[in-house]
Amino acid sequence: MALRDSSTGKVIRSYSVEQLKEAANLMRGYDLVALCAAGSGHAGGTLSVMDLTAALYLHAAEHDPKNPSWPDRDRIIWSTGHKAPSLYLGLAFAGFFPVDDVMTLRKLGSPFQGHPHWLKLPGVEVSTGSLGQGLSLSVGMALAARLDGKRHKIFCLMGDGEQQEGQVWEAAMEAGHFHLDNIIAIIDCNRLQIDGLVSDVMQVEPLDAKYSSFGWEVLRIDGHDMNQIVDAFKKARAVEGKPVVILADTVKGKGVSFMENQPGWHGKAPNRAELDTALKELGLSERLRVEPLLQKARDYQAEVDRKLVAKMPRFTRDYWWNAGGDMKVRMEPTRKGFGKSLAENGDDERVVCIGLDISGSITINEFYSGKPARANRWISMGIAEQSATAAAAGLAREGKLPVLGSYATFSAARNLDQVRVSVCYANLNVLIAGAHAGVSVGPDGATHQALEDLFAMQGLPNMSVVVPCDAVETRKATTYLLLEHKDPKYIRFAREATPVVTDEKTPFVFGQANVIRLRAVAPNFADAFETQLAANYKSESEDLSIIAIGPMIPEAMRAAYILKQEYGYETRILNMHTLKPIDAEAIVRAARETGVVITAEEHQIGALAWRVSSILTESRELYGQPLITGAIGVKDRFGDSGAPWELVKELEVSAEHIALKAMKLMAFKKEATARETSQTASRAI
Ligand SMILES: Cc1ncc(C[n+]2csc(CCOP(=O)(O)OP(=O)(O)O)c2C)c(N)n1
Repeated sequence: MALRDSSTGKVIRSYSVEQLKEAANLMRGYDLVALCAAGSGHAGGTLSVMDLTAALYLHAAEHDPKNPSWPDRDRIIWSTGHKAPSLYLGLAFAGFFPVDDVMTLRKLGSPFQGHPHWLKLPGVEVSTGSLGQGLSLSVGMALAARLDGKRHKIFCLMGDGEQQEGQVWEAAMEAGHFHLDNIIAIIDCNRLQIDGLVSDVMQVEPLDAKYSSFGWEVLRIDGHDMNQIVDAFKKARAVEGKPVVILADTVKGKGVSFMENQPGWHGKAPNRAELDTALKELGLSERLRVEPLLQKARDYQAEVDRKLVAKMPRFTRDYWWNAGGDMKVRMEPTRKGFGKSLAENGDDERVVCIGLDISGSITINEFYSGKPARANRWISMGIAEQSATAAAAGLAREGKLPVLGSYATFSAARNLDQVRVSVCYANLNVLIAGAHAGVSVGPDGATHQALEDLFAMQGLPNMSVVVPCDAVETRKATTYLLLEHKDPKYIRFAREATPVVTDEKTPFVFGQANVIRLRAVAPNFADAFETQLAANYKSESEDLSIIAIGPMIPEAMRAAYILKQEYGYETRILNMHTLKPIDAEAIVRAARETGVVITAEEHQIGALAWRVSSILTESRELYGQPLITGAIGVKDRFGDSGAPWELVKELEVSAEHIALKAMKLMAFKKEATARETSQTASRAI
């Protein structure tokens, strides 16, 4: 068992138990420096698995860092994708790449994505981040090895909270059924998940009895005792006829006193002072060259900044948020509006909120925080989006008003069939929150960035879809959907702070668009605009229209400002907060009265653009009328790790990109008008 040269079969390096312990400690240090440099990431879980990681990569697995795709290598599947930095350090220490490279963690374009992506980094076997999928991937790889007559092992690392995903148990059953003795699963039993103790959120123990009953060999060890770890891997390799699971009891945040057993350190990175204290505790203050490592991260970031500046459309001056002396904007995460509404309206006895282990961050915890009388209507279901969705449908069938939410990619994609059949087909009154949608989760990377959710949600019969533009509108929309709207409904909002552009007086009528018009430059951005219901709006024969949803509304407003300042163009903005049922009349009117329509969505192009196109092409009123259209949105690609506002630039969904598109379309409009004028003139001669 060791690192091998695949061409000669010779051992490159073997580690003693003492050396493995030392490597694990050093890896903890590098981990914390990388997290500090990134400014985000998961300290608790990466520290809890580091002893297992060192043993796996430097001792237990047979692999060759010079030949990452050696067909006979053991496979290591990092199902617990948020612990990516420990995987990267395992690979680096094994010699796959220099350890300093990991310092670009979570930055735009880095191979060290927030969650592992095998297409970006040799040595990473599969792409993970959506919990509960790794064991199924392992089953597939184990079956392939059997078909090919190969003897290598498939190691699969999971978390204990992750065991709440039903898919884990489907895979566990398959591995048992097929007697896949080439699978060695390891569970990092640190007893914590995001919302608190696993036993409180949703009990998964006794894992030994559960796995045994599924036909697995079970080993239980202290996951920080290197002798026990090494011994367990040896025993596991020798088991025949059934898969093996190693239940490793660990401490979340292991090695750093102020992180140990603290749920608050789940998804948090140390600042510089905390890093120094942590390194001191690990005995690494002298050993690790922190400054050069942080400098490596800074240099990489400087290059990212340079590339983004070069990529952005340019105007006579900088119009970026709060760049000038006027048009100042206040920012607040849209998710806050969701929480406020639940806090305000939760006394209605029918309201039941379902927790999916991400409660504080998406603000659904506001429903019960400081309100003990509501405790029985807060139902924690753990990391189990599929079952929770159908359970919500069950609650709705009995007259409750269930609300569930998670990252949009888990609450509107992971559970899509449950939304389709149990909620929509049955037409039940369930409110689904797609939180942290679009690029707003930034450094977590592509697996966590919902850029496709609106296709599915608006495509489902009976489903209504609302995409509010700021925290204030999110609050109004949540209140309406929760208490007034009786059918399946999806609300999509963001994590990052975005401009607040509406206030209490701004109209919000479900199914009816608002028209927003720039009136005059003002000290405060929001005051420069006037908003009214589209149905009440009288055309001012504007030059163009921008139809936008969600966080693209403030961007569209800023684009209108750029277009007015730079070219004198007047823009009609339609806030299409209700994507379904869509306000077709407002769209047709905008097209007829301005002749140029741009759609803007922080989503793959199409959820809004194709819907608007189909309305325009179907409209009798527009038949024979010249119309110029364009679409701003994500262009058929996955996201990336990076700061949210960097991603807005990288994915070309900023006001500047809208303004550039508008300029191009206005040039077509002018050309077309000139052609028509000259044709009319020549006909007259
Ligand atoms: C399908 C899915 N749902 C939700 C999340 C968000 N999430 C990331 S980590 C985590 C908690 C994981 O708990 P556990 O497996 O115990 O890991 P640990 O506490 O050791 O970090 C959650 C809910 C996710 N990544 N995937």
